[in-house]
Amino acid sequence: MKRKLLYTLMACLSLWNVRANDTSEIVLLNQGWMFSQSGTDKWMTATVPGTVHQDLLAHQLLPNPFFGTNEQKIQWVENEDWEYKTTFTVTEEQLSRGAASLVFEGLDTYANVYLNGALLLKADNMFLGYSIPVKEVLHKGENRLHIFFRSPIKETLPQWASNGFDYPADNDHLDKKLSIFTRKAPYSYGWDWGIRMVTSGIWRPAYLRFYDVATIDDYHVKQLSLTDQRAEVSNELEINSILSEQTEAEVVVSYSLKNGEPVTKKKTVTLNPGINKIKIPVEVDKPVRWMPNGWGEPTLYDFTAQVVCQGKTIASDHHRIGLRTIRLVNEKDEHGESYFFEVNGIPMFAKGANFIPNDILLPTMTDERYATLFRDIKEANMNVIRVWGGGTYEDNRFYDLADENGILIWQDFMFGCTTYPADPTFLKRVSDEVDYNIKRLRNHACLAMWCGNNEILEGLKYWGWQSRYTPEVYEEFYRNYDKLFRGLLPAKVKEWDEGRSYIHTSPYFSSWGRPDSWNIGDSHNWGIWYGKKTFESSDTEIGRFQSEFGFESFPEMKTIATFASPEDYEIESEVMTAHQKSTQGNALIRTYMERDFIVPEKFEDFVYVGLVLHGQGMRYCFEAHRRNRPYCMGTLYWQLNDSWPVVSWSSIDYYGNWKALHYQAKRAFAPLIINPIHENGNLNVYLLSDKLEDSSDMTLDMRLMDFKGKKLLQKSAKVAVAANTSAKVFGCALDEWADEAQRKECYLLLSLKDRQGKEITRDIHYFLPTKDLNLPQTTVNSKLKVQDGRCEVTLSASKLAKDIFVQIPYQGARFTDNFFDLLPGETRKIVITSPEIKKGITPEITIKHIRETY
Ligand code: NHV
Repeated sequence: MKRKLLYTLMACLSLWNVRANDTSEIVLLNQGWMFSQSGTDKWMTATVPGTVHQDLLAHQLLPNPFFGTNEQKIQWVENEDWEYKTTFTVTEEQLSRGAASLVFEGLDTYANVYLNGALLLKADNMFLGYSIPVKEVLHKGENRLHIFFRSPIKETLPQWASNGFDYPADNDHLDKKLSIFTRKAPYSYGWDWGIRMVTSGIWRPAYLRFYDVATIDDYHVKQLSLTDQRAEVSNELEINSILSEQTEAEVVVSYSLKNGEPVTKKKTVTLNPGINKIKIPVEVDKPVRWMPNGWGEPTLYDFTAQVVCQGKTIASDHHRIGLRTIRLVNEKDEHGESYFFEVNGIPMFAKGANFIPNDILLPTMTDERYATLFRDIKEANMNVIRVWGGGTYEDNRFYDLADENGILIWQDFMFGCTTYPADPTFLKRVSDEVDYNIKRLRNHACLAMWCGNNEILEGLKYWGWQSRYTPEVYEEFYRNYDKLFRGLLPAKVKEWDEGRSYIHTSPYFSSWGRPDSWNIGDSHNWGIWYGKKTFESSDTEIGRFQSEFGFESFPEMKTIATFASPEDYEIESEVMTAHQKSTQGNALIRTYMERDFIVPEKFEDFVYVGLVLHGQGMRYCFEAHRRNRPYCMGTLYWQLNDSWPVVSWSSIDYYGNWKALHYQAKRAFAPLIINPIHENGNLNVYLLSDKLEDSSDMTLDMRLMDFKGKKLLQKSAKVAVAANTSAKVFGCALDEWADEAQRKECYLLLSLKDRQGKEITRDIHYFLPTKDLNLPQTTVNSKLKVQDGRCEVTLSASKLAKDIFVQIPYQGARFTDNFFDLLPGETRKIVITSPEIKKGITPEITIKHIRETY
């Protein structure tokens, strides 16, 4: 018998079908796996989904890669080939089904798949899912699945050798730049915040699907139009019939709101053998819109599609759909070119961060960790997250949570910071990858835009590649750029996701070294940090949308303690250096710290002051960006998270601990905030509002206080700010508040009150950098109330205690607040939650404030 060993690209995989109410059967292949280093024939138990690094760790064949300088000791893994095998049983009944598919949602990366000795698939792209028809290859009883993973290093060396030059992939930590040849998460080759772990493995779920008659290969819920009265939605299905003749079927689509009555529509169709494209339009009356975080509820409708044959539902699929419009408005205007998201017809100021993969070992990401991540995002008042192009196209779980939490996703394609080849093999791989991922993600309400790559055009223009390469190579770089990012990718977006915004690169014109370019499009403003510019430079050096800018800090001590021993507690120790991948990082932190703080001697204090500096500096930028709306309409800082414990630009460390920056982002991104700043000898007060309604009839109460709590002066003003604007509401000469000498001894407490006198928000303003303040020595009193999972801490001090940092030795503990100023005489209660907190056991809580560090 001639076996037909075809494999097809999966359009839209989702394990939802496991629970689906249809007659197909899903068998997860997550049992009985063994792995082996090729050539050794020594087989050990393995976890699937997983990576070879995880399996080696489980068998204690690798040391903890995060600890000390162990990173160096694990690099051998990438040069080896690895094999995975399992067996599974197929029943007579399963074999009697019309068809069977073997599905891989992700294989990392060069993998040959054998089933019962038949070579079914030669995979070569980590970003692709595969579905392989296997009915002909399966037999009753035991079946043998065996996957050979070839080393991505060895696989690409011949290509590298024949290429004649090294690509400018400077973040790839190997001297030979091999990463660009493989469609695999770039960050796993190392980054300037990343450990190098070039993984192999079955990194996403694998399963068998048994079914009859047909499958739904793709279900696209396409929003055609949306008004307050009506949404027109097209249910577009690709139904793949396995029968050799035509057959009648009924396609049933329905939609409903949570707890609502479903609205159902049926269509009788004749299915031809192979792919059948079916469209069923529905109208949703008085649609409830999906709103971004801060603007309302992110309402989702349940849409389902079922294929019914002879009374049986033989296939089904489901999506949760948000009805909304999102447009990236990138148009010429009086300044240059705008760049902002318009959501449901309203310009939205984007507040958020750049996301990197949340772990170097991606399959270790649990549902719980994803949920915590989005809780962190939502609580910090963010509304946009950029999935940056050096990582992966995220899991479905990630986009589901973004949908549920009202977070817009700016989605890069996975290319960053280097040019790439564009030979036919490479282009074919990319083409398959984008077909797959666009179709997988396009149903998500959160998906706001596609972006071709991170910083490749900026690199081509401004990073000196002109002089690093011959004119021929440099020209080829441009040609390849155009093929990929102005040719292939936008054509794919148009084909599969028409109407969604596509921009070929970020930043798409602007560069921080070129002030003349600020006015056009998005900017990565690295003048702060790399350019050593002050945080205050963000008052004037400002783009239309800051899609990157950042500053580094060390993670807090309890995280450092997971990878370093007390004898390593020096900024430049070997172990600390192994966890600081930015070559200029430590020097830059010190340079900035010297400007505003008294640099402490002790390592622990340097870490703490660095966190404070990071948070305050970045907050200054957020407020400057918001204040400058509508010229500037977005602030996405670099970077949200970490993929291992490391010194980096992140606001949340690897273990989920919020750095000072995350608290400051939460404050600066709140819907309505007070922003006092110094302008030409004046203290001007702005209100920054992202609210959809006007805020009026408010009082701004301003009290000048000394550090012991004595009121020195008071002013107040009636203030208002229109919806979705920023406005100056008060201003007077700085001297009216305090002369030069007094400025060392006081702060201004600004309180915004509503008509009833209730405080809406407050802000504390200092007239001088921290190092120039005569801060008092003071003791912070604390009282603890401990219950299971929860500890209430009540803090008070008779004099100002600036930049309070409360620490508890439990990883990932959540604080209702931290890194705040405790005002003289004030009592503040914060709550710490962690499953490790136990009633009857007093947790070791330490409290620091800035005056204690010198
Ligand atoms: O270095 C921090 C981050 C990176 O991790 C990441 O790739 O896209 N960073 C810095 C820059 N972009 C990014 C920009 N860097 C420069 C540009 C031009 C001159 C010097 C540095 C992210």
